[in-house]
Amino acid sequence: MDQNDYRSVPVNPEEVTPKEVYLSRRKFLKGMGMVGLGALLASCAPAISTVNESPASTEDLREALTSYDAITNYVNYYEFTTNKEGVAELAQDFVTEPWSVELSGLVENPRRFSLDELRTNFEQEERIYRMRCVEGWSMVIPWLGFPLHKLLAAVKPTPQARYVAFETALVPEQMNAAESGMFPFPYREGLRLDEAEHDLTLLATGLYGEDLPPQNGAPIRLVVPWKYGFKSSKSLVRITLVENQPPTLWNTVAPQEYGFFANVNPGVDHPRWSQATERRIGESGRRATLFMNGYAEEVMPLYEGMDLTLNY
Ligand SMILES: Nc1nc2c(c(=O)[nH]1)N[C@H]1C(S)=C(S)[C@@H](COP(=O)(O)O)O[C@H]1N2
Ligand SMILES: [Mo]
Repeated sequence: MDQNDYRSVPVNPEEVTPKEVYLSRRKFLKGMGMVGLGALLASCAPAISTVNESPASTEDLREALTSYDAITNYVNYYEFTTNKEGVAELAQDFVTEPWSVELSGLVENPRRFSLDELRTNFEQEERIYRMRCVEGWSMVIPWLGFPLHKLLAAVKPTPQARYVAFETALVPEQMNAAESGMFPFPYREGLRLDEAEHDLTLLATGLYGEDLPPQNGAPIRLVVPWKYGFKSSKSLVRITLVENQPPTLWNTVAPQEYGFFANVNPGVDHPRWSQATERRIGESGRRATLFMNGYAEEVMPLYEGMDLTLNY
């Protein structure tokens, strides 16, 4: 593979085209006291890695933030409904207080963190990431959160720990489709420990400087930007360090369609459709899907020596 294929294509605030829109919204939120200090500090720092210097491709880098309206109304959260536009309303009363996340399994210091502890013990930073759904649509989302590796460091994985399993809350009284029998909920996902410890892997508590709305996975969800969106489990209640590859929902219901790794790869098609291009929500036409969703330079060291066609 050519060196260029491993180029990273970060989404930095400077590269996002109509940033006036975002900034004015930010100012508005700040006026309302809704933007935390951490978020403001983080947005001044060079959030993610290097800037691509090739002038020829500069044009391709101009990626607008997806609107708050689209991010919060075009949603996948199957515990509520498989109708993307219907989630926001069905999830509006989802109770996220009190909330805690249990860290257990192969760790030296198993413990339960309240949401307050997760918000105050770990500095919240802003990360603007592409999100690519395996279905072929994508967004650019300004998350608020902190890298998962900080939380893992607090509980100290033991040498036996090789994978991390994630579990979403299952509250049938509040989740319309939780007991429809269509899917084996609770929603489970998993990462290899080195993927989970990668600095790009985020626990998000907010977006656009505000707390996450229920439909996007309040109060805390995973964001793994180089993988298809289904790896990014919402409304987490349990994170377990384990020795063997944990079962995951999509890999269990359709293993030939959804691999454990699920790295964004335009060269490996879904059995029922091409993954070469995507529909960026808010844009017309389609754009090329980037290898590793544009984060190859950062994440390819994780996959050295692996055949990504077999380990899809
Ligand atoms: N618990 C849970 N997490 C989930 C899902 C889900 O149905 N349930 N959908 C996944 C899919 S397919 C995608 S594309 C992303 C969408 O995140 P967003 O709606 O915040 O953009 O969430 C992922 N996390
Ligand atoms: Mo998805």
